[in-house]
This record gives sequence, C-alpha cells and structure tokens, in this order.
Amino acid sequence: MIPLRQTWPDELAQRYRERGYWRGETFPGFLRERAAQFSDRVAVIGGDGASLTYGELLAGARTAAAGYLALGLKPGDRVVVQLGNIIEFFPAVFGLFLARLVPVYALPAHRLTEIVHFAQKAEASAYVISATHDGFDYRMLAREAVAQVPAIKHVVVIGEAEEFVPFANFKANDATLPDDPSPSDVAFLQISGGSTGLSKLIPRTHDDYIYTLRASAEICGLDDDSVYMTALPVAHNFPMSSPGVFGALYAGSRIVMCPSPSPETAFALIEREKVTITGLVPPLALLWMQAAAKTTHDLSSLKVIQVGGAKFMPEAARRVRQTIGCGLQQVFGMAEGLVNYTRLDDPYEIVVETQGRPISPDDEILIVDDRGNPVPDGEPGNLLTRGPYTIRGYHNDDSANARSFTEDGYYRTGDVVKRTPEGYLVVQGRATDHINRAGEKISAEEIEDHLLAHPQVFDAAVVSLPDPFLGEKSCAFVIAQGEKPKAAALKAFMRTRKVADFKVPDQIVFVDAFQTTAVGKISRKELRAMLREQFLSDK
Ligand code: J2J
Repeated sequence: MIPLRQTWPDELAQRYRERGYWRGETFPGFLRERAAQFSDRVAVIGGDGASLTYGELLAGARTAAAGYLALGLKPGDRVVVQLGNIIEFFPAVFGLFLARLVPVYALPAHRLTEIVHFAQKAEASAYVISATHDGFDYRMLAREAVAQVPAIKHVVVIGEAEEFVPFANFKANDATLPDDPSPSDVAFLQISGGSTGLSKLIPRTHDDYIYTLRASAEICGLDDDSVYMTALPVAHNFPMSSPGVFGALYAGSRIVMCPSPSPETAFALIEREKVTITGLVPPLALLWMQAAAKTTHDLSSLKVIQVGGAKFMPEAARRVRQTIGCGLQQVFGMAEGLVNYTRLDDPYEIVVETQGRPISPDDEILIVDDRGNPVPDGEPGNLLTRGPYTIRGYHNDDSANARSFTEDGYYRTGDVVKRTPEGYLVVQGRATDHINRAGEKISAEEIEDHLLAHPQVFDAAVVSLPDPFLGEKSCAFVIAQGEKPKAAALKAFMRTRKVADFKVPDQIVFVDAFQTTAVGKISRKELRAMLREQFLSDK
C-alpha cells in the first residue's frame, strides 16, 4: 500500500507547534476528553429525534472499532465512508479513528464511477454505507463497486444489510484497541472539489485538522450551549470542519443532523432543537430567505447563518438580516486547507462584501499574476497559500502535485481573488475550468471525457454559464458525429456513466465546429472561454 503522509518542512512544523496551533491532539483523544467532560449531554440528534450523548457516542465508537477489527481490518487500512446526515455517522467514523483505520469521505451523491475511483486511489479494503438514503439503494452500488474493486473485502451497512455486514451487529468485545495514533499521522482522506478530472484525495493529519476545528469553533462562537445543525451533506469539508460537526463536537456543542436542506425540513428542526448556527451554500440561502418570509416556524434561536462553498453575492448577503433575522458569516474555504471567515463582530460592510480573512496568523497568502509575480494590493490575482493546515500534497497523484503546488510549497487554489486593505479576500472568479454549481464542483475535463464516449459525439467542451439560482450551471457544447443526438439522449447517456447526478450537463448546445486560431490549434482552456463568451454575447 502506498503510505499515507502529509509533512511540512521541519522548521515550519516546529513553529506551528511553538505557536500552539498543533497541540498534539488526536481524534480519539479529543472524543475521550469530551465524553469525560460531557458524558450525559446530547452530542448529536437526528431528524427523527434519535440521539446520542457524548458518553454513548464514545461507547458506540468503541463497539464499532472492535467490530471493524473483528472483520480482519488492520490499522492503516482505508475505508470509504458514504453516509447521509444520520447520527450513526459519528460512531461509524470515530470507530474507524479508534481502530486506526482511515476514512475516505464520499458524498451521498457519488455513484459507481466516483466510488471506484476513491477505492482504487486509496487502496480501500472496506466500504461503509447506509442501506438506503434519499430513495437510493446503496447496497446495489456496493455490489457493483465490489465487483469492480475486489480489494473491497467488507461492506458494512447501517440499516438492513442483506448479504453485507450489519453495523448494528457489531459487538463490544474485550479485544484491546490499538494505541492512539500520532498527531502527525494522516487521520483521513478528504476529497477535492476536482477542478481537473476526478476528485483527488486529500490527506489531513490529526494535528492540522484539529487546529482548524479549535480555531473555527472559536471564530464562530461555539461553546457547550451552541446547537450546530448540518443541512449540507456532513462529509463535505464545510459542514465537517468550518466549524462543522467536528468543530461542534470539539466545543462540546450539540449537533443536529438535518436529513434534507429543504426549508420545510430544516425550519422545523431549527424550531424543535433551537438551532443557533448552520451553514449553507448560496442557492440554499436564497431559498431559505424566500421561505422565511412565509414560514410559521420560529427561527429566532438562529444567531448566525454561514454561507460558503461558492460566491454569495453582496445583494443577496444584504437580505439575510431582514429575511431570516440572524447574522451572516461568509466562509471561503477548501478541503485542501485554507479557510477564511468574516468575523462575527466585523463591520456589516465587510460581512456582506467580502469572503473573510484566514483563520491563522500563519496562513501565508500570495496573490500573483499569471507569471507568478505578486500583484499590487487590491488588484485581482491568483491565490496561492500555505500554512499550518494547508496540505503540501495530494495522495497518490504525482501529476496533480506537480500542477497544484509551487516549488516552495504553496497550494495553487485556482481562485482569483483580491485583498482589501483590511486583509479580507474578495473572490473574483477562478483560473481553472471547473463549474461551481451551487457549491458542487464539476471538472469540465471529466464531463467532456464522458461525452466523448458517446458514438454520436465528435467533440465536446464544457463551460460554466451564469445562473440566477445555482450561481453557475454547466453547459456542454457538442459537435455531433454523423446523426445529431437529442440533448435529452446525451443527458440520459451521462446518467448511464454512473456519475453523481449533479455532473449531468444542465444545458447542451450543438455547434458545427470549434473555432481554431490561425495556428490551427488552441488550448482547451481558450476554446472553452471562447465558446462561453460567444454564447453569452449571442443571447
Ligand atoms: C467563492 N468561492 C468559494 C466562497 C468556496 C468551508 C467553506 C467551503 C469549502 C469548500 C470548504 C467560496 N466564495 N465563499 O472546504 O471548509 C470555492 C473556491 C474554493 C473551492 C473549494 C470549507 N467557498 N469556494 O467549498 O473543497 O473555488 O470546499 O477553491 O468543496 O470552492 O471547494 P471545496
């Protein structure tokens, strides 16, 4: 197996420890501490009202850990986890941590193509799923995944397991659990937004991630009276860590697992559980603001709504206070590390106009032109960053590492930003060709590749188009080969490719040819930009 590692240069690692960012904490360690402090307090409650106290969560995680090890899994093995917003997420994942197994977080929307990719890249030997979620049967997906990746030896199912291993049957036993990991060990693999090709795997260490949890919880004002609700899929880095469910656990808060982000479901839970903080992507924030005007639910417990994952337009940001009646916090983060927040006591103009400033005084921010030279403050440029919780490399992906990191260890975010005199970042756009569809990142390349597999497609270029609700939608420009296929048929074809549904192009436009320059050849990037401009100016 390719070893998991994430390392920073020695002198920086030393500095991060000296400054108290890395405190030698680990996931098993902090869970045990909270369970000792808050044993009988509710840690997490589900949409159906089922709950776990901190003590029960630790006990459940120990049972799960014993169960995983009894299957024959060995410390260091990787396990793809694909669960919805259910309370079992916590014993299932903390069980992995206690057994020193390494979760790989997939999202509920992922389908065979993505799961096979994660399992192969991570060399996973197990897969943890819910039996069904949101009308989809994950056991069917598991059957196909195991057929393609026989290295997946165990499928553990929360709910009716059929031929697989029922999570509920795990028994506590006397087997001793392994020693705690080292804080510099990789705790899990998070997945990237996938700006080129399929998502990459992001190894995060206990020390670096727990620093973001602790700092985020403080910045977001979480304490043991807070109630944090996740309406976004819990495995996404934003609701996981900014401050997310893990930041909430770190702070001893209560977590509410909202099974759907629809205003009807979410508002009822906010009222029932007296939720104080939650995080949304911009299109959901728009939906909630609209629904709040008509709701009979009491939302007065909400102190702050965080919005991030994609650009929240200032005009929309200005409406949060009068519609929902709570504060706003903008969050601009990435699973690779860097997270920026507007602060709760920031002047209103900063909160609505900017995407915040970094968590750490040691987050290094460079804003550079295309040749790598710093631009003057206030000018837009490419954002590069390194710091105490930004990775230095992806797992098992040399070519992505060569592309995505500078020689001196800066991560090329692909985002174009400018910095205000106060040090806040304003996202202007991005340099890479992915589509940010309501916070879901879609790689143009990946979709083009699927479309090219269709016999009636000669060539395809996928671009983002502005959309008033989603922010961006995907549009595929297609040159047909022989008889022109129907747009609906191409969309149906994309679904047969077994990819997450959000990757199916929203719009398909047939063109006779792609323009080429005098030299006869242009880059895909230029081609996409030209098609997009042409299309928008023709409208
Ligand atoms: C504009 N673009 C944004 C914002 C992310 C917290 C919050 C979000 C993520 C996330 C995260 C944006 N305005 N407010 O991991 O911990 C775009 C940028 C960025 C990319 C990262 C977190 N917030 N983005 O969205 O890894 O393009 O993480 O580089 O999914 O989302 O995507 P992802």
